[in-house]
Amino acid sequence: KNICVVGLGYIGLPTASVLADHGYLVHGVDVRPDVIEIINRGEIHIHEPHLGELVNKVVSQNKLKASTEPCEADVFFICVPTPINEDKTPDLSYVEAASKAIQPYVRAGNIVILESTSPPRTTQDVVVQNAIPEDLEVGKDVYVAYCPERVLPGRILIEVVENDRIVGGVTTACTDKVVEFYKSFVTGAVLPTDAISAEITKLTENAFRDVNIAFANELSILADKLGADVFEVIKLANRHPRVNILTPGPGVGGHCISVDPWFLVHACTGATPLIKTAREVNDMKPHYVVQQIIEAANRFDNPTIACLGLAYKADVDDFRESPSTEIATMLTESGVGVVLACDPYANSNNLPGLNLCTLQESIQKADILVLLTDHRQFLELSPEDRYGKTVIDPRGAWSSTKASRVGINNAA
Ligand code: SAJ
Repeated sequence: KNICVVGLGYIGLPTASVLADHGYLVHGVDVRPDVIEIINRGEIHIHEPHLGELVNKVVSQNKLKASTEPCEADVFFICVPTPINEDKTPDLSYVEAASKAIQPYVRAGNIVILESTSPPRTTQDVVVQNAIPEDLEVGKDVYVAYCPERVLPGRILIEVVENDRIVGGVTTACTDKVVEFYKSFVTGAVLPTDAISAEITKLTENAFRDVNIAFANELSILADKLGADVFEVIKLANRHPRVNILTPGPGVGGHCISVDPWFLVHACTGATPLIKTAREVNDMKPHYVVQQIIEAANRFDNPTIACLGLAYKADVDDFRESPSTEIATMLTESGVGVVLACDPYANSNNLPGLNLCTLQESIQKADILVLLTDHRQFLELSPEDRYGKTVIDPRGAWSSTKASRVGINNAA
């Protein structure tokens, strides 16, 4: 079988290379010529464990080839971004453009799969409308399904194969065909359903996590105001057999959990006050952390503040919607002191406007050390490195109560 994967980012590229490694001939498509060139050299443009080796292997075996144009294939994957607009409404322009781009190549017998996280009805209203030629009948001539990606950045290559998958066909014939196809490379269960249930299920998973993190973040503010250690409280509460609170942090980032719940909120006006409030609580948390830092800074005369970690979570190179970056930027703009920013994955191209420096320089110069993203390098620091400095640690990663790791363990 020939496969065409449109969108070679965090989902499309791992999916394309895993399929190629399972014997399929894969044609990857991306609008960025620089990305195409990098992949065709057998290299990658993102950071994800083991992905570089796999891409190198399948490109050198001629099983994966990238191009800016789609081609004819048996199976088409759409793995493009679905961001939100300024007003938090979904921006489906990439799904629409990808659907239109494959339409001239879709033939009878083909499968078209949408993997991008999308609002309810996108598979029918955007993909079927734009990707399927008028003379082909869905469920009879061509098969269309929504199969949400569920992989955790940092574990993508494992989860793309091992996670249970949901296949929501536009008709039951579509579901059956696409289930059979996923079973050829997925070891987890492949669960059949309809398109709208699959769309809502994906959004529900991320909204569930967002609401639970918001609960932890709300608790952290309450505890801070009352002078208690939130990590101690969570550690103790989690010893109840039916309580499992996640970990507070500087806020919620990444392009999934901080975005997807809005798709549910906008799908049904007024029906989701809890999901909407959770989003607002998590979006407010970086501002609260900035206030905490400014209060600490005001006890010094022109202090040096080092922000450790800018990525949205530990050990990834993704700065999209990162509360850590937001905090470092707000502090820099506040003029509260000299603000240094340190992240092993940062450079001035992906993070303009910040005073980037090494970990060693941060430790040497800082009066106030703020641990924003718990990258491995920062957890390995010894307590002596922090000695004599004011420490602000919203994730509790350096906290001696250790409860801070509970949520992260849940994540992995
Ligand atoms: N976070 C906390 N406290 C926690 C757990 C996470 O503050 O206890 C923060 C993280 O620091 C980060 C954000 O939440 O800023 C999101 O991180 P995450 O690890 O929870 O999730 P993502 O965005 O990396 O990946 C999620 C996953 N969804 C779920 O776990 C339900 C993943 O399986 C999805 O495939 C992915 O979204 C996606 O693409 O939708």
